[in-house]
Amino acid sequence: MVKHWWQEAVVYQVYPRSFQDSNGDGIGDLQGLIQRLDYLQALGVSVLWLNPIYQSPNDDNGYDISDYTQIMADFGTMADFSALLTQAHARGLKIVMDLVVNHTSDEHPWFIESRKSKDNPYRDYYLWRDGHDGQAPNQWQSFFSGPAWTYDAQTAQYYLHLFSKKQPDLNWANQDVRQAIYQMMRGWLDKGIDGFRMDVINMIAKPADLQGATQLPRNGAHIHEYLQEMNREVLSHYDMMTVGEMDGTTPEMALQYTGFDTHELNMLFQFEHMQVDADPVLGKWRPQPWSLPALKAIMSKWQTALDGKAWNSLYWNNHDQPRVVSRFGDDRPEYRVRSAKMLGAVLHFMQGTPYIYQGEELGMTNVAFPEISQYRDIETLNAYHELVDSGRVTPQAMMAAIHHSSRDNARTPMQWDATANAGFTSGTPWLAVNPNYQEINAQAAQADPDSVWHFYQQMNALRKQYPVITYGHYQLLDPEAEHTWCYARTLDDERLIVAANFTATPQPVPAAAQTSDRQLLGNYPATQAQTLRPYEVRVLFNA
Ligand code: ISL
Ligand code: CA
Repeated sequence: MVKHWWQEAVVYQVYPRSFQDSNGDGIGDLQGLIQRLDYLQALGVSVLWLNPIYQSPNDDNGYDISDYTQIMADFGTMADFSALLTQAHARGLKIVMDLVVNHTSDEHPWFIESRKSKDNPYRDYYLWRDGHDGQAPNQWQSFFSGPAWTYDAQTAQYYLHLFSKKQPDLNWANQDVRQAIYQMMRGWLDKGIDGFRMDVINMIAKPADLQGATQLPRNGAHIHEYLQEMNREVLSHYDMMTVGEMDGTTPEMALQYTGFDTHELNMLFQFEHMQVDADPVLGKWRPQPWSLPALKAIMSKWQTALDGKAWNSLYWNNHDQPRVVSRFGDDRPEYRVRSAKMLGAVLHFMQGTPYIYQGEELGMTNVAFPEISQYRDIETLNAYHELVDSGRVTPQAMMAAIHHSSRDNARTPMQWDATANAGFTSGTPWLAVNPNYQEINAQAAQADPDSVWHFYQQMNALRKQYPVITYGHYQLLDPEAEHTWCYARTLDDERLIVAANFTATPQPVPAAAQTSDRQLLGNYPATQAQTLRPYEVRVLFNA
């Protein structure tokens, strides 16, 4: 078996804007993060993935980069970044940066040049096309509502942007673009970072006939060529980890993208389980009830298909998704802690590298701001206007959908303590703090041995002790069961059984979990009883 450090890692995702403000301007920053490194070390994680911290006009909170070589002024300076890297490494924490190279900001010098004239040397860095009959080149709609093409009067052509019009897509067919990106990547790796999380990386390869295409470009014809080239020219020269964000991939595709011997990436984020509660047409803006057998089937399919051939990344939430305890658990006060622990265990005992999104270790919940004016996320605001202004969705229904699905659910400031603004800032936070911070915060959680925080800490410690947690084979044991999830992990003579109740009602213990195996971890006192209590999880071990 091939083993790599990133298979044994636990990644903690930091959304720097909302993590810790150090200077009272209401925006989290690198010095704030440095102050919290001891907290992260105590939790027992090994890698920090930082959402983009490069210079940006912040149309999409840093996913619109105007200079890949500078630190966003709101976050600090390059000296702060170097200090962060040194201080993190001194604590055994690796640093993974976000790599956003499907698009840049329209304020990036490349685009400023590109739009000047059709014969500018940078023209071909982006995707410019003629319209026809006063219409855009095709009917593509951007992910952030409205057309994916914007007309630029200066040269009377349209440019492509799959996201906001301030995020023009780069032309990866141009080898100068690719070389410029590789050089930038080497710059950061030479500075000492330990890897990249690659934003929408399966969208970089656009079809040759952009105009004629009907589907938004994903997994395009040249994608493997580009990733293999990147691997050859950059990745293979460093001891690093890579994880590609890849909506619209299947396990079969993952074997090529992340196969142990395909020389592309190490891991990818698949999205199938993020769609179990979405409407086929309106997607996340018309949330649907989800079923546990469907969720189990998706996760189990990925577990089985990749075993021995590629490596899963395990996540329940991130900066784009609702909080997991509110989505797949139960965030009512009586069940919040139990269900957050149950979800954590179900995820962390699968095969793969787990990703913890900041605040997940506290059981932080979704937020329900009453007014649309309290939201900051471009996707949420644009969708509200598109759907409500056209009368397709009522304001009430849209606010309910936002409370369920908005990206701002994940982006409210980290809840550190019960003081004003949850200890995140001494100023006015850029996005309001969730009002439940007096009860849910890191200080309270660290003081309470029964907290979600201590449970996550314990999981991280167990992983270092039991190879079966990292490398064991996965087997789903109760595919049909509607309310419980039971699976096994086996490695040589070691066996783990995980049994979880996803409801607030007692459920029968799945047959496979009716053993005398020792309970390694649970969210209730251990018992041989034949009932799983509300949101109970048992992790049993036998060797
Ligand atoms: O494709 C999608 C919907 O079908 C999205 O889920 C898409 O994968 C996602 O929006 C991409 O997110 C990433 O790139 C965005 C940025 O706003 C997100 O924060 C980032 O995670 C544009 O850079
Ligand atoms: Ca600040």
